Amino acid sequence: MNKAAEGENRSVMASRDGRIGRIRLDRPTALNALDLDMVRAIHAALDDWRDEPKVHAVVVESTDPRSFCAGGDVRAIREFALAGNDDAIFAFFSEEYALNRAIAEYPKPYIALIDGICMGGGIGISVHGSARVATEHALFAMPETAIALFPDIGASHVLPRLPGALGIWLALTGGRLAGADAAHAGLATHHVPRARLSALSAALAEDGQAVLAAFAEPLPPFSFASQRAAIDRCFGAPSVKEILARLAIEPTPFGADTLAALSGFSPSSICWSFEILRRGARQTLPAALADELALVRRVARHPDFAEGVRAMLVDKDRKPRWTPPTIEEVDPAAIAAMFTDHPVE
Ligand code: QUE
Repeated sequence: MNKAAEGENRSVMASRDGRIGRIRLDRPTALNALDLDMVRAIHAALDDWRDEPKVHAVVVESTDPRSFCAGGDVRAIREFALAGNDDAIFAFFSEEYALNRAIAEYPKPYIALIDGICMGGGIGISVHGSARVATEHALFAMPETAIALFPDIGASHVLPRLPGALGIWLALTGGRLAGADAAHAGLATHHVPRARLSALSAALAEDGQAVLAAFAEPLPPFSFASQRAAIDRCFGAPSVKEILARLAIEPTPFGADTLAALSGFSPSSICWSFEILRRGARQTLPAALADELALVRRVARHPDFAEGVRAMLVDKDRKPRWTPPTIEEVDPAAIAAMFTDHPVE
């Protein structure tokens, strides 16, 4: 085993335990937000165990019940962006997305045990795996429009494939899915109570992935059942403009509430997030990840990204000043230019 897989990285502990390779995320001060060292440590462990016959499955879990993984280390990315360090931005996202792809293509079961927050990059190290176990305290979201990023980590491929327009709704509004709701939506595959999660983790090491079925509980009804029709009606529209128009005439409070939520997010980000999902709907995961990598280099240079991270995570005033400030002022040509094939200059 190499150093990363031996647990050299302080924020990721990787070790063989019985029949499994166990990856424990342990960066509680950042709610397990992924930095480049963590991405490398996880990928190195997967590489070490790919051809190790004693390892029958990989289990990834957190040491902190508050958070499985809060996303990527966007504070560090913002610093790189402000310093004009495009190489560091590219290095982080290219390795993060390569890990997402390696998880999807992993030849052994990859099982994520999700308790607490699971956002953005956390979804990237779970949703591509063969099993995602959510406790009643799991909280899934793709909140990137709040910081003017977009649903990356392969979400542009995954979200359009969720039932109805749930994925577009999640992507644009940062809507949260708790516990069993994540299984209803397809982000999780099993629902296990927090009280039994450590017993499940031990049983996976002892007996292998077959124990999953014995621990899984039947799902309570989907909390968003009554809103599904409105979500599909509004977010199934063919453009951002049309989504907003449909929300405006929605007779239920869902319309006004959702418009109010969207009004706080980066208008440009709503537009490029919609466009990357529209493309991802027709793409394989590797092609979608490649398009996301091309887009993230441009998005990281847009002033809204540094401003969004500043407002939400650095100064925490939650009052971002977006450029431009309204959807009406977003230039469609400027959004289209972010998706051209020209190399980033
Ligand atoms: C939107 C996001 C993220 C976010 C908050 C948003 C995100 C992310 C984090 C995060 C949280 C805790 C940390 C950290 C990052 O917050 O992607 O380093 O300690 O990673 O509103 O997209």
